[in-house]
Amino acid sequence: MRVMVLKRVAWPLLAFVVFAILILVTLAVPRAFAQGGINYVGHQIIYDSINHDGIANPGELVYVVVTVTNSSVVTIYNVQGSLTAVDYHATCYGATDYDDMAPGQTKESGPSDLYFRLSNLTPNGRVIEFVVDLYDEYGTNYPVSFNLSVVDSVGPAVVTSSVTPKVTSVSQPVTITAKVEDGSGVAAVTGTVRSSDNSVSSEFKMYDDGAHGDGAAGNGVYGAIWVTPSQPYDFLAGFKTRDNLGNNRTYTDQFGFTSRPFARHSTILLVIDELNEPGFDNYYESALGANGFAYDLWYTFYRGPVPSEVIIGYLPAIVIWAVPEEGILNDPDDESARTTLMSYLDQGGKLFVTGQDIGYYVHDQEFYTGYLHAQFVQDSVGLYDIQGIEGDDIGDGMDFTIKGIGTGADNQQWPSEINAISPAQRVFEYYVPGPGAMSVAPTSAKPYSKSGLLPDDLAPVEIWPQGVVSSGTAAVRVDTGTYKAVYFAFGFEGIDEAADRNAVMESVIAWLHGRSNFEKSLALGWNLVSLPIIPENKAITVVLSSIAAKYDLVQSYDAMSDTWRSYDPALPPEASDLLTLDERIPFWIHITTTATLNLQGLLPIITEQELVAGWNLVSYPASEPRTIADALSSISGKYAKALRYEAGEGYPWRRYNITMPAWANTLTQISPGWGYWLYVTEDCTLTIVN
Ligand SMILES: [Ca+2]
Ligand SMILES: [Ca+2]
Ligand SMILES: [Ca+2]
Repeated sequence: MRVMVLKRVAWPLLAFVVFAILILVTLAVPRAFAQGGINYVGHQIIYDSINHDGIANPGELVYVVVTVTNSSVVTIYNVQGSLTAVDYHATCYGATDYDDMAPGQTKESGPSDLYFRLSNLTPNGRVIEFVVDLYDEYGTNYPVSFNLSVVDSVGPAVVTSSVTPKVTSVSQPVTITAKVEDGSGVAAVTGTVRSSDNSVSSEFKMYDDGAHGDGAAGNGVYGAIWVTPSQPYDFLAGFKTRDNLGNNRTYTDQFGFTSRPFARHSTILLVIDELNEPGFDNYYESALGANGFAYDLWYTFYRGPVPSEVIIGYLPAIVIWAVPEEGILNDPDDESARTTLMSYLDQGGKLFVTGQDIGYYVHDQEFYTGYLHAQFVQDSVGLYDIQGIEGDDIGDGMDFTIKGIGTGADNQQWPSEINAISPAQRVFEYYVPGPGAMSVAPTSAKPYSKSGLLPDDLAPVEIWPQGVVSSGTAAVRVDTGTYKAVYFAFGFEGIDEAADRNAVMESVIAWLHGRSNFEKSLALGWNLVSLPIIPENKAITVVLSSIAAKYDLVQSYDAMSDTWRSYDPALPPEASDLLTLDERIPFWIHITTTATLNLQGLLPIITEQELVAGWNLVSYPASEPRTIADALSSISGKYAKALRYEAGEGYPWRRYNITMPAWANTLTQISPGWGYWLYVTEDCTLTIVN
């Protein structure tokens, strides 16, 4: 047969066939030599998630670097593969690429290439065989294997935990549960509860006996019934666990719950929407307090989602919603808060939203583009100095940093760049302060996924900071005619200086709610006055600076302590005990030269004044006059008489007495600018809503 073939083919073709065979043989040689040519050299654990001891423990996420060598005599091209293990206690992730390996070359896998998660139930001493299943560009398989011994030196894992109910009241039982796992068996589980102010601290044994709210006996879910103290607190719960080998583990501050009541007392609702950790409220509370604003705090870490009726209850005034990192508002899978806020805005709400990761998570949602009128540009701009847009009602003249060693939260790793969508206006922008102070890369990248599978320091970087790429906008405001909203694409809590936080908060609230100029003519002699605005500086000399040298005595009466306090400008300050004035302090002032008091400040929203049975000196911090019944509706049935002193009138006292017929009362309206004597029949709280 072979001879016949040779006879039938032409010589050139035969030459080609011989040549082709030679080529194939040549190509086959390295393949033949390369078989088994990649060998394991060693492996090293470079990260283990629980105790960082370089040993693989149950429950750990472990990163390994695997070193291999090409022991063949030819280059092996495009060597890559993934990590596998047959043992069900190990779940493997990742792939590595050794690329081309020259003969004798040794290479390490990348530091974040190969990793695995060990189950919490991995037995002590378990030896697991891992295989890096490598292939070259021809599909030749070079499995490289190594053994790893798991050591149980960690206490039991708390897999999930809960409290029911999350919002309760004083002296009430709550059920705390924890699902606990350990391959060496669970010896003990202890619950820990502390109050947020650390005045309460409690530890208690938890049971898996089916009798402590723990579901079935022996199912790994431990429970305890804990009774809240007789005083209301916000609480943080944690756990301590021990396994049968004596290994211990502590879980602190796993979740919050509360026995504090929530009720509306003011027109500002402050929502601190951070589900992972407590501690961001004070940046907001102190800035509001410094500006004289009362507010009601809802912290989602302790109280969970804000019911929609609570949010809608803050019409027509202000909701401040802060999302330091992860909250309900920026949960892409939970529309509830965004839906409620859109409804709140549609009904005329005034909203201040701030957070570095709102855009990152929900920038494609209607709430973001259609209501905040913001376009997301980039997650992390890599710039931390911010300045106000010149001429802007909120931002003009402001300049601050959101990173540093001041008193801010120092948590701004991903301040975002945005653009304003019409009719929104730019409020703040990022800027590079100057040569030598260029943008600084964040020290860690955002977790790869919400599951936190990759530790921060090993996660691939999604977006490196690159400086401004579009308008450089850091904050926008929008006034649609129906509602007003202010959105910061960074966290207000990160503003580094308290004075800057106070000024920014003041400016935002002033834009949302209004600022006003107060003017009042004062007659010679005694005048009884109250301020219908919140002075920006409460020092009495500043409040009265427009009439400086035209008065010689100021006095105020506090019924609660039954004391008069006074200020005499002729004496050194330490001789006076009335050194501040604000919208809650009505005062008598003795005028020596006719004068007009002139003062600018924020409009009050809701002002509460504590009254004691009998005569009280009260102020009326509102913009419009109201009938006595309207103005005093919060203490209806508890007031009997009111007096106003109109300086300069022939008969200056105007009187109201509830027992008199209407025609006999000379005081029928409560008007701004005056102070009032008010007689109440019992202790009560006078609430003036502006
Ligand atoms: Ca370890
Ligand atoms: Ca253990
Ligand atoms: Ca159980």
